[in-house]
Amino acid sequence: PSSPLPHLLLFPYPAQGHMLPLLDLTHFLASYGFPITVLVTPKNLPILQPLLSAHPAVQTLVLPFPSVPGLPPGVENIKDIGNEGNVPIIVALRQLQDPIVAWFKSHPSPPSAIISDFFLGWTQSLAQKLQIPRVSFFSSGCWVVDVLDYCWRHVPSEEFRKSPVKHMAELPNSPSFTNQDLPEFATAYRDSDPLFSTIRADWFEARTCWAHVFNTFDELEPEYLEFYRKLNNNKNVFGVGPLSLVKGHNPTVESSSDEVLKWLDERPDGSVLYISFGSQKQLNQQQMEALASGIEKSGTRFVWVVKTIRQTDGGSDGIPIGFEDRVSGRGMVVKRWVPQEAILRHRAVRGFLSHCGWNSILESLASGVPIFAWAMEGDQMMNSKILVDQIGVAVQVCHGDNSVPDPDQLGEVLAESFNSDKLKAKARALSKAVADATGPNGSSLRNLQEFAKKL
Ligand code: BUP
Repeated sequence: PSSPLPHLLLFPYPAQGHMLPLLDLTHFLASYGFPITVLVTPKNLPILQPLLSAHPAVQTLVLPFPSVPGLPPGVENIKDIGNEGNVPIIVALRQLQDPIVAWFKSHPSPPSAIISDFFLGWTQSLAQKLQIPRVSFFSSGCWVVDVLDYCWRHVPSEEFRKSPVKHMAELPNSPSFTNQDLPEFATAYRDSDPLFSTIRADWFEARTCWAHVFNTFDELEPEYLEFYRKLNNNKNVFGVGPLSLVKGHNPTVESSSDEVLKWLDERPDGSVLYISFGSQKQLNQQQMEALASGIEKSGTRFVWVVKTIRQTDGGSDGIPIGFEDRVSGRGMVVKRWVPQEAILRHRAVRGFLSHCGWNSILESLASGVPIFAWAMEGDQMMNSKILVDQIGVAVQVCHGDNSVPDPDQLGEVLAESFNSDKLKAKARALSKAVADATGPNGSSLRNLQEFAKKL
């Protein structure tokens, strides 16, 4: 490439919640003028389309997805299998090391740095092999990473594993948490299992990378970013989120066309609850029934995004019979991908019943929409804790993988908290903080520019 800037290799982890923010970062770096190659497997190519159309100079390195035991053939993205597929997908992607090295060696001007997802800790040794620096990209918040690091440091101790409530004394103001709040792999550690030992070793090796970029912002997690900086000897640690805002929107494309947005246009200001559990998680039948009943009892207007990915056997979509007729007019059930950011920004939306995926949280904060937290797996329980116990912009309605809420209580909480002025005021203040951080001279934009300069 003719650019005076260094060529970058971007390697996203194939889950929507990880890929989308890393692609937003790619947008920013491509606009800055960096020559970029994005590594992708064939089935994940479509998600790159908006990036590639906006920046024709961005190249792709398309490598075939390796097959591994435990992963059905054709699955290349977590959205097609769910959270339990993370370990096999990580194991599969590890096999790309040799093809990447071969591509690098034959490239006329190979990359000078690699920016890869924090789930791909093994790319630290790849970067060492290629003798280029690595940037670890965290699509998550920083508190959860501080906690995971703490767990990985202590997990070999029997006492740690057995203590039911944990408190990170070394991190003042950190909410306490239980084993059930943690991602399963953080406590299910077994010395004898090479997989756990490998993931744990990768985690610490990845810490030695050249820079750490978080999709969070300084004002949201100041002490947690500071702690992480100290943990890593004040190395390059940048809070640059929410990246979807720093990248810049094109709302005109989204707003006109989608049915959900058209439906919202017909509803009064601040009157609709948006319900979605992200790209991976599907509720079980009992949870679907309790939720449907709770929504009905609450009397609120709503848009409910129902995931049907694993219904390939022709089974029902889990929505109770007659529900859609009973709520017609005040609710909309959608069984497809929707423009979530635009929905949350719509003037008619006043609450978000969410699984607490980190991107969903940032999008809700950016839009000034309070959250009804129903966390189930991965980092979601930790995210929910910080929202409810510390930031105060959310109400917990259910917690834990197979937990089922009481429909009466759910209906009451939704009806009461939906109109809470306190929650609304908190959400509004946070949306201003997001706008400040991502606006001109805001902390995230400054950090991003500093990061680009150091690159
Ligand atoms: Br579903 C859905 N439209 O219909 P999270 C999701 N999204 O735009 P994750 C849509 O996907 P975990 C849809 O706006 C967000 O940017 C949504 O990311 C977008 O959850 C992203 O919230 C989803 O981080 O699960 O990745 O599904 O919590 O396990 O990371």
